[in-house]
Amino acid sequence: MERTFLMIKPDAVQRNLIGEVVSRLERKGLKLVAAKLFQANEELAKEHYAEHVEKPFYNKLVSFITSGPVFAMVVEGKNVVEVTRTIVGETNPTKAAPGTIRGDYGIDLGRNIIHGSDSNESAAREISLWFDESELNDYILNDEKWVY
Ligand code: RTP
Ligand code: MG
Repeated sequence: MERTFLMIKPDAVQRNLIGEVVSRLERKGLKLVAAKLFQANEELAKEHYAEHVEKPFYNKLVSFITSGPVFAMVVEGKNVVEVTRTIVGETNPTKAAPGTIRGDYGIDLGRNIIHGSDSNESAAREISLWFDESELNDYILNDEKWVY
């Protein structure tokens, strides 16, 4: 089963949307493997968004992500990277479809509620960046046999 890294961003934590977002993931049939409320330091945020280091919005992005706690998660499921990118919606909330997390809760490109890994390679990199192996929970979810 594949895993991905999801992070509820500081805007959504401040807006009390953690429960809303986690609820959508649970109801979809995805399995929570790890989760923590956590304020990232600059080093971690820079490493996380390293692919954007040359972009004009990089510094703003890093300072936003470190501005308050985020809710970091590892989620497991079949095709989970693709499934969660679809649930999350397009990067720009003005374009994200209603019914997606960004489409339902966001307005501004810089305040787009949640991050989700964009490939299995990114997921593996980001999971090891944000979590220790010991924080990942291996367990059987009873619902799983009804999801698949
Ligand atoms: P994320 O990495 O946060 O899940 O978002 P994403 O894959 O949908 O989009 P990505 O291209 O990786 O961009 C990372 C974050 O940077 C901000 N951004 N600002 N033109 C801009 O000002 C701009 N473009 C992107 C967004 O907050 C985006 O989530
Ligand atoms: Mg991205």
